[in-house]
Amino acid sequence: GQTVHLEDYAPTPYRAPSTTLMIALHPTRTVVRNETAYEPAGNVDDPLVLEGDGLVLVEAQLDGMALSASAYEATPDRFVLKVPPKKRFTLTLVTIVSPDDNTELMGLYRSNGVYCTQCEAEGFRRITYAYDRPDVLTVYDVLVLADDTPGEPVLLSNGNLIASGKMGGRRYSHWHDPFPKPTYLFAVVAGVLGAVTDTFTTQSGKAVDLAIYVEPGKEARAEYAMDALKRSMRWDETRFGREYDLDVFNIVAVSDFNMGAMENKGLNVFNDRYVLADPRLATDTDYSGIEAVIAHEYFHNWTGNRITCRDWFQLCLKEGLTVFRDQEFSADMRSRAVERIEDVRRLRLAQFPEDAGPLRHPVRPAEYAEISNLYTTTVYEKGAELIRMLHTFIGETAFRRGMDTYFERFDGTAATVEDFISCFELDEPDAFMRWYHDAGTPTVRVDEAYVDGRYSLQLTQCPPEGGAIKPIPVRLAVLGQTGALDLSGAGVEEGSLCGDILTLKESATINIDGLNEEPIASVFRGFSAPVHIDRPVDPVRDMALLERDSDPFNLWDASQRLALGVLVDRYWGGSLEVDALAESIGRIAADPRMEPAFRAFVLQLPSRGTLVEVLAGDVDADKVDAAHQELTAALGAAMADTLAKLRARPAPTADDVRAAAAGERALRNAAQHLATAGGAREATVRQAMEATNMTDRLAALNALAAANAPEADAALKAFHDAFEDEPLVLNKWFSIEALRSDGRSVERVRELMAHPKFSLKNPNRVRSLIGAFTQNIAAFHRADGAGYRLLAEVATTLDQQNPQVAARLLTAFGEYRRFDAPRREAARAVLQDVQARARSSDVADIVRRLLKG
Ligand code: DPP
Ligand code: ZN
Repeated sequence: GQTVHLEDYAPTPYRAPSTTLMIALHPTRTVVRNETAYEPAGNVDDPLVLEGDGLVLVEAQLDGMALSASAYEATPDRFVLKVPPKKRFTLTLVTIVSPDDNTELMGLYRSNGVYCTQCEAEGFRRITYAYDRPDVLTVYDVLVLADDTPGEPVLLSNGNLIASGKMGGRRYSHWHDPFPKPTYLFAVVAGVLGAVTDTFTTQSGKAVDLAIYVEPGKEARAEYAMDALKRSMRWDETRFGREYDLDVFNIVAVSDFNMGAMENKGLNVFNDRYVLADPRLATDTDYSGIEAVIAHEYFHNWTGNRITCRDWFQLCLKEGLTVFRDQEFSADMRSRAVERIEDVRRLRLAQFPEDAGPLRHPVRPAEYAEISNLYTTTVYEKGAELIRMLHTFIGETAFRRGMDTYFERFDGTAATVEDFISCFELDEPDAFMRWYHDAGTPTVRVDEAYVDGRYSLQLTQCPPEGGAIKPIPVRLAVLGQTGALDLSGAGVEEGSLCGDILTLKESATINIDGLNEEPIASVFRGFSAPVHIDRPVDPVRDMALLERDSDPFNLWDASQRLALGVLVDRYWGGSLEVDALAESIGRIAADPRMEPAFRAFVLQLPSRGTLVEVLAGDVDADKVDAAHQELTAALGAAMADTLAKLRARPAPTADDVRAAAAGERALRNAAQHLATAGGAREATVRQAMEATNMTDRLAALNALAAANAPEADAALKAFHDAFEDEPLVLNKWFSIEALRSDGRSVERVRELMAHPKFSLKNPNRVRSLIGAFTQNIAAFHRADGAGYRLLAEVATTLDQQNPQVAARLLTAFGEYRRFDAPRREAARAVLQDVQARARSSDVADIVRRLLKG
């Protein structure tokens, strides 16, 4: 595609106030009749230029009269009405599309026999010609028609149901959505589906009919999602004053879906992995994921749908904000401390590398070549961090006030990031906007000095290459032996301190006099800004922080730094003992005053990916893998007694999926993971074979596979045989196999691609095997390039069918420059080959950016 620039934004010359779509469904010849009213909004001499993608036009009418061939131009990609009337007119366009030939899963397609649509970002143009852009808002009437096949198919679209029934051997339903919306929020679903239903009464007393549609027979597995939906609806009322606005809210789960889920107005379509759950088949992580994604899509009803984006450069306006909202929801539903650790771990593992590599881009980019490649962790997760910083700067009360202003001022419009920021009482909004313009992660240097009773803490900001100085909120405390020092009398130079928030620009210093012992700073509490913290390595200080700090995030972070220090030492062949580390983390893990889920985190070593991140360059992936395996085993042995006690804690009941039970399982299983690596495998094998709860069963299986235990093969086979008819569980099995690190992973993944149940057609399956494989550091980054070639082959084949998924897989190459010369060169050669064979703009765009520079 062509590069699109933010500065070129211009509104359309015509508005499209209303549309009536009649969709007569057929597997290969679906007829779409699109009757849209247009009216001039700008220069009436401009032609009407509508987008299409692979469309076949069979009829065109203007105000009910057939258009003469010379009046328009129609290609698969475009419809042009050369001289539109100078006043409101109706254009009727009939196109034919083939859902069964749609392997891209954009537009109208079938998944397991169910018709469904995905229109964000530019899928609507694969259904009919339109102004397929978010700033054109239209009221939709949709008539869905289908053959009256047995099994009572449901026919769904956005908004409220006006009528439905049978007519001339066909079924129909008529939907009206009173809220003007852009094309990307349009949806249709039709098929034989089971449902769970419920009602929700909003705060003003309005009853809303809720339904979640799933494959018939799986209704019971949607109960948790329904519960999460009702809690989301209540939470948005209490925390943000946002009430639901239609008479119905429908969710449909489909098994072939490129994304996690989609927030179509009143008709969310979900990847079934974020709906279906049963404790026998889904893990605690699956449950919290379902809760978060149900909430996320529901919250879009206000942040995304009622107020949408002016253009796709503003994607973070809805995504960053909605991720922030779903993170807050999960924090309120579960544990704030645990949620924060999880969110930051994800940010550091995925977003920080993206921001440091060839795919880096600002949260609000100024240009893009392919919009589907902009649904990134930077737009989503870093976007959420920017909202969180805004919240930290002004506080909850002022934040809520600003949100109220935003909803009041911009409801029913397509807005920009500037519009949003203008609603908040920020001291320097322009300075804050730099966070949206700059790519890259800032670094903050932290220095401390203590001389003759005077302590000084100095913070210095180093912007990323090409970036500007930005306001950074540093939540901090200075900790003495017996608690935090009172900072109200501290001397502050340059930065400003308000409560426990220091606003940092270039640099800031805090001085405290008259002390009789040296304190320690706890900085960036709760990870108050998405920055790298550059502080002299000092295990003694980190041990002291572990004793003194009351901020759970910083406690965890200190424990991770200690472990990372030992891991790095192992990588370089050093001989640091693990005893001190084992003692420190063992103490927290055994501390009954801490919540179990937090203690579980402390028992997890920094990942191999984290080690790759901290090594400056020329990384040897084999050494990363070996260091990690060795340290895990050594800790498991050194901590044997503590771990045995933790494993002996009473187990929660197998069907209890509440957060407390999940935390308890997390702690026991984290202890088991280390213990298994340390050689204590007997109970793990039993759990892998016998556990009736999926979290427990999978954790045991993972522990055996990660430790390369001799029992792993048999346990994996038993698991496969027990669950091969449960697609979402079989995906877990594919992932564990793909992540095994025993020197023959590439070969194993090739064998698994020939497994009768492997298919490139199902995105979840592809991600479970190939996506997981790219996380297998030693295998994917194999020195001879075999891992790179495997991914390239899959991506090149997939590019013919589903370019979005192919391009997403290739982002795994984002870090190839961190590795040593043989790997870098192998990766480069493979990427050049992929580039030569790229078919889609999605793949071409990613590979071009990966190779640049
Ligand atoms: N459906 C995706 C999401 O909710 C894209 N909007 O983030
Ligand atoms: Zn979203």
